Amino acid sequence: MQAAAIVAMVAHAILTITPSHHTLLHALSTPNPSDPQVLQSTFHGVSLNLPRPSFSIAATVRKKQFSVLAVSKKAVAVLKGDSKVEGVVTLTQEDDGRTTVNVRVTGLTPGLHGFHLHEYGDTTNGCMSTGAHFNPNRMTHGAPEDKVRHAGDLGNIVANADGVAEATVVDKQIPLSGPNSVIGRAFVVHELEDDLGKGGHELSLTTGNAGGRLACGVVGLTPI
Ligand SMILES: [Cu+2]
Ligand SMILES: [Zn+2]
Repeated sequence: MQAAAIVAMVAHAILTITPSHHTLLHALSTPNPSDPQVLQSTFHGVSLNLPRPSFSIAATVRKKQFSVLAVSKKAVAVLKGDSKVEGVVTLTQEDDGRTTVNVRVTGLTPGLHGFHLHEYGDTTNGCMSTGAHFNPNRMTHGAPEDKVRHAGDLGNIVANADGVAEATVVDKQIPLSGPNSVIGRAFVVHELEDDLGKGGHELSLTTGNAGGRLACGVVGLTPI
């Protein structure tokens, strides 16, 4: 009995909705030969219902894209060269905050080694083709804590007696997005200590006189 009543109600509902729906469509689609606008607006009237759902989908997508931009970014560089020196550098950044750089390099001579972000992610001629230190603000070479420094100046890493250097650097001049993004540039670890621009050598204010390039690696995006 109940099921039959529901079926009857549904049938009634369909019957009551259908005619009005028809009436609406009929009214909209009734061509008026004397007024071509009516025919045109009829077509618009039916089509206008379609953009509504697609608009809400577009709005949802945009919202999601915005939230993706707001989360953390992560990148990695695998350092290799002509020597036995090799390493991995990972970079993480939350929103527009400072970038945290985790470095592990092996095969070094014990002691300090200059560690920089160079301008180009180009290793066609080994580490030499990575260019100069990344320097978007046209400064001279310095220490990471100096106001006057290249953005790529990350100072020195220190290798222990086993030739292993591990460091964590937090820096605000090497973002993973935006106009000064370091994605696609390269890290270089050097033969010698970086004098941080204060050594008085003719190369102090350009390279920190850090000597040869032992290993390098291009910075690329990696899953978070
Ligand atoms: Cu360098
Ligand atoms: Zn520099």
